[in-house]
Amino acid sequence: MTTCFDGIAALLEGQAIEVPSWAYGNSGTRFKTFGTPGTPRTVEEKLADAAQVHRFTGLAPSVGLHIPWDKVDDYDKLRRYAEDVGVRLGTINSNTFQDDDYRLGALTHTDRRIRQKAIDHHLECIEIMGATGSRDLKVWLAEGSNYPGQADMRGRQDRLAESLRTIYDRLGDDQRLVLEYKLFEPAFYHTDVPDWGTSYVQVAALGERAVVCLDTGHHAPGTNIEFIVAQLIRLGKLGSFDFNSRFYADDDLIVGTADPFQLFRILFECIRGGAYGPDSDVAYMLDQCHNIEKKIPGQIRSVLNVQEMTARALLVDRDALTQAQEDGDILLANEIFMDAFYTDVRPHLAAWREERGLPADPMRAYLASGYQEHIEANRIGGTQAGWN
Ligand code: RM4
Ligand code: MN
Repeated sequence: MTTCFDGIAALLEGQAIEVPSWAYGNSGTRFKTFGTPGTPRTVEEKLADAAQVHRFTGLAPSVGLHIPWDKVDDYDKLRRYAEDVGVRLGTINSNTFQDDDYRLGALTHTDRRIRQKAIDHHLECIEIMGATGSRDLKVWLAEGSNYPGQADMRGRQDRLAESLRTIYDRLGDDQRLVLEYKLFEPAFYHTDVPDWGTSYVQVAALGERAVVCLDTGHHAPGTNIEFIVAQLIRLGKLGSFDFNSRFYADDDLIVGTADPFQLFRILFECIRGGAYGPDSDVAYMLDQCHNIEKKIPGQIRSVLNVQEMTARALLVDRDALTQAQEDGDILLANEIFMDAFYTDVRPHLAAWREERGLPADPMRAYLASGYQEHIEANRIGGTQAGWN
């Protein structure tokens, strides 16, 4: 086992998992938004919190922003502030789900004025990306209908294609449009981008720099997500991940808590498909944000779980697996796969961290650092969040 881990240690180098700014703000359920002691009062405080995750794990060098939640007057200044606290500004997420105008749609709306307003919001996001140095514009749309007959579903696809075209054409040469899908919610009858196939059809029509975002919480229960990963890799359209855990729907729980084996299977497909490592441009992000645990430790646990399952997935003896698959040796193939999954890499990862000047146990190190007590005592009345 030691030798096996030694063989993969270098492959863990440079792993980067982006954390979302909204993970540090207040969040809630459909029924209430909960305040948490120490909630950031400004975007800068969210970045400072995110920097703690990176400081203790070495895994989270960038922070995704949400516009308008993270709007500021001076993005150059924000970029410098991020660098000062030790992180980079990452993906820009557009938000068209909190404006009365968008009740019946944004990029798909029948009213040209409202559609244009939503397009303009994305163009503003692209401008912000120039100042923040962000590569990706991530688009998640809360659009659909609740009742059969309510909307022209096909017409909405056409309008979506047209709106996305206008947005895509404004991107810089090094920028990408990443289209996220979600099965349902807030709409319950039909959703305009409900699945990877629809996202694929839309981004394929746009061009090379349009790709798909796979949020692990956005599928029907029982969906084989690693199959979707394999398919998108084949098509060259896997753009990014939003990692989180779910038991039922879009639960946004700590990554790897509901189904660590699924996380392992997803990461294994990424690794064997070339979607992991320095040569891959797939963005690994968290979209995990809950309200019963403390925010920073929640993010720390999430990135550590991704790292742990990555290490286990790297341990799969791929040559032996291929051989067993080709020989039709079903049980051996499954055994090889499970052997890696059941390998406890935690002591090895602790040593690996120490060798790199990181705390062996990032969670304990954070809890002992005094940062949590400091923010809880000093930040009074913070409500930075999306859901306020
Ligand atoms: C959505 C989706 C997006 C995220 C928002 C906050 O459900 O997952 O990725 O930006 O929530
Ligand atoms: Mn998401």
